[in-house]
Amino acid sequence: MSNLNSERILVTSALPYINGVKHMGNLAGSMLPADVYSRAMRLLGHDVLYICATDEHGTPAELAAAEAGLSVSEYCEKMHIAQKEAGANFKLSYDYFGRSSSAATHKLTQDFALALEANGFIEERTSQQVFSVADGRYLPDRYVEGICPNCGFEAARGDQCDNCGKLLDPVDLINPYSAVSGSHDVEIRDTNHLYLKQSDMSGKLRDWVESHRADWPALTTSIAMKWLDEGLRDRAITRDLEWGVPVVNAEGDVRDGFEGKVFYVWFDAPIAYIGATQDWAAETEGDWEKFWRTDKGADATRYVQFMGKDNVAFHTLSFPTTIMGSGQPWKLVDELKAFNWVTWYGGKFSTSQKRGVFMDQAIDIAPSDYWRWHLMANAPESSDAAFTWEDFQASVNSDLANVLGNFVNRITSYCVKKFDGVVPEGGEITDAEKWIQAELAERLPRMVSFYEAREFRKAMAETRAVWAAGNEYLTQAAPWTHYKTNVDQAAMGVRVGLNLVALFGVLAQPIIPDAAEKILSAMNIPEQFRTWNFREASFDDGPLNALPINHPISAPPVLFTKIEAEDIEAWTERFGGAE
Ligand code: B3M
Ligand code: ZN
Repeated sequence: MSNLNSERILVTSALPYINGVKHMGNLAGSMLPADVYSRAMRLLGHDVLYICATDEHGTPAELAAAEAGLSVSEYCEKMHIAQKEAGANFKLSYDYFGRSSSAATHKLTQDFALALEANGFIEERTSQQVFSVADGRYLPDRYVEGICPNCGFEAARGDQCDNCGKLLDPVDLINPYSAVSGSHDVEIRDTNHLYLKQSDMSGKLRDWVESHRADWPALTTSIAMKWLDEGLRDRAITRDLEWGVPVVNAEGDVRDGFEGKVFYVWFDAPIAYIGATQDWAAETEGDWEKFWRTDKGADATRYVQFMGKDNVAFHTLSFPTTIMGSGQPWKLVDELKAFNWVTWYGGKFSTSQKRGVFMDQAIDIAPSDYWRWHLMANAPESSDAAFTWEDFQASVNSDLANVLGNFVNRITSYCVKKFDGVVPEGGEITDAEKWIQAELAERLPRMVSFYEAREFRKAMAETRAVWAAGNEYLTQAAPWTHYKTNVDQAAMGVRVGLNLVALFGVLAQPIIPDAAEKILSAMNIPEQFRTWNFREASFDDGPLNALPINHPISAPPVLFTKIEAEDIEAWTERFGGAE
């Protein structure tokens, strides 16, 4: 399955808001699958650039900084580092983890806005905004809360209702109050803002989304079409806030009447994908244009985005309006993988209500491989997926410890004990070898096709099935049974078993990189051969004949420690559970 036609692939995952370390649902719904996909595509020989960044503007940043008693810029600086560390702990292999507050994104945002206005897609309008008399300021987005007009939820935020997911304008809220002071002493006042005229783009957007109907998941196209069918509204893309990208005129001065206003976070955040790529290029002397400018090679780049379903509208409608409306040769997304939500026992994660585990806590209680495997094998692709400690324990103890870990341990230990820790020659090919060769010939291409289609649950299921086939092979080959009467046949079982260990180590790299490293090191497979084509790179045909005879190996340390009942008890006590 070597991939002769190597492609250039740009991968981005939704930018995590700067406020607070993310919970496991955020990880599972964008950053982790983007990482597994990037690793798998690199393994298949593609040229992948995986870009992410912290999303630092908007009311989440300002409100969180105020709560932390820091200036917004100090808070963002601190939390960017915390989020970068959290990603590193989960082995997220970004090529660059940037910041939407970087100068590159500021400049791009301002340039896009000027181009859009020149092309008639931005218009200045007077609108009505909630003003807090008590706080002496306008209350954009999350600064105001109230009753959701759509579902009646009591504490809907000004920009989106957490309960029904509907995007809101602050003036839509019933009985609004200030999220800063709690004051209900609010009034509706006129204020000027810039509007992105996405309604003028709806025909082009509809054609574009339709053109992807065959290759995008139904979740993605159905959300985009729903918004288009409801009729796209022009949306204000500036806010009465201090922290964010200033609104400037062509000369670079603050636009008249826009002192104390900045661009709306969702206008600049997707542009930060480009800004972070430019920042990557500045730090690595890379070429960002071949990823983003269709006149500079980006038309040959495949751009794949990963996000949660609540971000789909912005990525299929407003951001493409920015790109298309600019009239400049910017790259549009090619594939958009949206995820449903990971719930906490069917409910929402909540720091305040002690419901759910967050990335910084999770890494303290179990290795990243455990989380990575469980969250990918149960990815919320076609529906929401409830996290439970019991399912987590089953994934780790059964799939990882019993199926993969046990297989690796028993065949490598047996080789060390009975065949001096080297790959033996072995005798004739038996039915057992023919069976496993046929099994792999069927399953490996299917696994690759699931990765390429970004169907992660199926890719994980196929991976587990390959591990199980290894165990089935050992049952059929039974080297320990033949050892006394036909040592050559026993040797063949060990030789093929060790080749399976090497193959499993290569296949594990996208998913559980730490365990993969331990396996491949124990098998003495040099870095440059740890690719999907590892057999062509250094050995002759077939994944079962990759290791040279007399190749030295060792038994890796225990790969996975099982999760015990008392662990579940302690974690339930600390993070909540079924209650
Ligand atoms: N910061 C994530 C969220 O809505 C949001 C994604 C931005 S991607 C450009 O939680
Ligand atoms: Zn609602």
